[in-house]
Amino acid sequence: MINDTLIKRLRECQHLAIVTGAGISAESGIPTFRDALTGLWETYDAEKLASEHGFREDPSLVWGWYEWRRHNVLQTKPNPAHKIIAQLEKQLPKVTLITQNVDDLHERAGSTQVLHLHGSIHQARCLECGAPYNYPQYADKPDSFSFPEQKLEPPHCECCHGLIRPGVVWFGESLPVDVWHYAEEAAEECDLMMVIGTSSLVFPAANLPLLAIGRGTPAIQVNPTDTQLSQVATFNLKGKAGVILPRLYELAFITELGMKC
Ligand code: BV8
Ligand code: ZN
Repeated sequence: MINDTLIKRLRECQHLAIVTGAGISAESGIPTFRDALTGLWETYDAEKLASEHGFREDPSLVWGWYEWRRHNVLQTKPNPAHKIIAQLEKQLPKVTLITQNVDDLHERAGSTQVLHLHGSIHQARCLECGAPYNYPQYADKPDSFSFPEQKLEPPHCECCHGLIRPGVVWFGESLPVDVWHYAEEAAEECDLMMVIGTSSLVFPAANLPLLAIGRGTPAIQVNPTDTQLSQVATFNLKGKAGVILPRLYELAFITELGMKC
């Protein structure tokens, strides 16, 4: 729970590293990764769909899944948790925001530098030659779109006619080298680590908090359920990010207590 030690740590923090997962976007209406297989997708294995092999095996199924998710992201808005993180960037000397999420809610909440370990659902490229693909701009609001049926034929590259694939990092693919370097550097240099809304099951992303903790850096976990990190986190704040983060920010930087320091 939130206590004076945690409040003091946050208030005096010089470099906060934040790692977020799908849970931070849950209150915005974006299903978490493992829940993403609701509705149309409950009978498929996420790790199979989120892989090059899965895409080559059934391009229309995988492209349809990503278009279903992308349409959903376009209709959602940042929630209070995203907004507090953007606020922390203004409040503290240095904040490094690292996300596993492929949505852009951190950016839309005002965070200026977001390290996307697993790419973006708003980017796509040719599977063969890597040429970038620009999604058609919606003439009207995306919600006038009816979610794509279960399967959707991906477009073809204008240069080589290869299949267009989502610009995310699939299972079995390496993370962007530069992004990983900056994320690892932040985990090694920060004096406080905050881990929000991730099951900490996917690697190497899940190594980042462990890297910080292994150096003796205190770690705050925000999650309604226990995860692999619960045993080693310094502070476990059990609950929804959209509720906990505003409360934590208020106690650290707004309340009378906060004003005294
Ligand atoms: C790679 C993009 C090697 C696509 C994703 C050890 C080291 C390295 C690799 C491995 C390893 N062991 C195994 C591997 C392989 C694999 C892996 O980790 N497998 C797992 C399943 C064991 N890793 C890889 O393949 C990685 N690549 O290692 O490459 C390599 C090296 C050189 C050359 C070639 C290859 C690539 C992994 C990236 C996969 N892509 N996403 C897409 O989105 O479709 S992963 C995807 O799942 C997400 O991006 C996310 O990162 C990940 C986990 O999801 P979470 O974000 O944690 O979400 P989840 O649903 O699991 O949990 C949500 C949490 O939120 C829950 O805890 C819940 O309680 C909480 N929550 C819910 N509501 C709220 C909340 N919290 C707060 N508030 C709320 N309201
Ligand atoms: Zn191409």
